[in-house]
Amino acid sequence: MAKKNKSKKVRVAFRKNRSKRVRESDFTRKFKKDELDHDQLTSGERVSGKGDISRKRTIHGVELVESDSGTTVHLEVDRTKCIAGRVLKVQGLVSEVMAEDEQVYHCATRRLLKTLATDQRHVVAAGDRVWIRTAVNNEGIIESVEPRYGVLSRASKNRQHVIVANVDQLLIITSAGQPTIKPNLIDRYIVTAEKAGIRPVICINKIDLVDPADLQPLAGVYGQMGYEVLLLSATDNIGIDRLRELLKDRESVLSGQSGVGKSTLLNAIEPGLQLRVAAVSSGTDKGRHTTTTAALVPLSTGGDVVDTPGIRQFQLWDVIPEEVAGYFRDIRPLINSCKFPNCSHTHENDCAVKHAVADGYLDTRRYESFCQIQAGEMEN
Ligand SMILES: Nc1nc2c(ncn2[C@@H]2O[C@H](COP(=O)(O)OP(=O)(O)OP(=O)(O)O)[C@@H](O)[C@H]2O)c(=O)[nH]1
Ligand SMILES: [Mg+2]
Ligand SMILES: [Zn+2]
Repeated sequence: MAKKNKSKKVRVAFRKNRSKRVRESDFTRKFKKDELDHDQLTSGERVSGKGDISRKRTIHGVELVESDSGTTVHLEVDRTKCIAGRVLKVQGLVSEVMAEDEQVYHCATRRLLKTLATDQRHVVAAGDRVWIRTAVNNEGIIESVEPRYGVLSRASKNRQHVIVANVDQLLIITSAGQPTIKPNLIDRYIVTAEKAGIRPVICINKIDLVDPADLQPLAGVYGQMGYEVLLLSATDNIGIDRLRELLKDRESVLSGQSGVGKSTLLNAIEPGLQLRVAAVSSGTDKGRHTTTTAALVPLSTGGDVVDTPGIRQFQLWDVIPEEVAGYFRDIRPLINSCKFPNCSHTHENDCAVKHAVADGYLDTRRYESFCQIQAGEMEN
């Protein structure tokens, strides 16, 4: 019978994360009695974030939602026994959850959530809205994760690494020096933000180290496309009021290379935070990866902000080469004028994008960045 085969397939998927149960076990086991019988789950369909349509399936109280943001798993839970909360940070198998009662609980994740095989590296991420069942000593268990919006994710070893969920603003933090600015990285972040429906804001920190006039060409390119660009100095208190204003009453995340000053900026806008910061290595100008986990902090002005660890490289998650041009605001309006409908804007004749570069309407660096990102996604 077909059903039998299907459940077999599911069991195989389950086993993948069952094989090495190291520390998670004891705490989780206490709650296991309430879990569904896994063998009742009869979905043999592929569970993956790689689909351009959004679909939902419900199997015995388990709802799988596939969308551009990846696959999320929702369990029907008895909410009378749970309280709502927001994940502040995830450290290994334990998530810190700020619950409605204003207390912070250290939570394990219900095994069934992890068991349903998905492409995600972590089932729970900072910023997630969850339902938890509490136990003694401020411990708890995450019973279900609410549907996400505004997901900042990247690819990590072919899986989706959700950096943070439920944000409406991405502050792309770069520094004018120490380390030097990487415009291609900005463009990668923008593609991700555009795809996820998160508003990108380009922040150039450490402007005290350079003549700000030198930054005008780069800032101008982004400004012309309609992106907000902030020139900042956390140490010399330049632009900090504007940054504070921008974060007020919003859900934001700061991301960028290590050492660009993400944590220093947050300490500047919200005195008392005391996030750990460290000088970049002299000689290499590289950051020391001081922040090690994404952490959500509520702001006294209202809103929340997530400080994240510095990234070495930003591999795009689930972006196909054909869609890259659509996420470049300066290229998107041109592509309908290309001769070939499937133009890759690289080697074709009569390409409106290439004409725009030649005529000086499209920034050469942006075009090169586009080619690099598109080619990179082709390799994946
Ligand atoms: N000159 C100058 N230095 C700054 C500025 N902002 C931060 N720094 C310095 O840059 C170094 C790195 O700052 P962090 O805040 O730790 O950088 P980060 O981006 O949080 O780094 P990770 O946590 O490793 O990702 C520290 O020595 C800061 O004092 C600035 O505006 N100007
Ligand atoms: Mg930091
Ligand atoms: Zn073209």
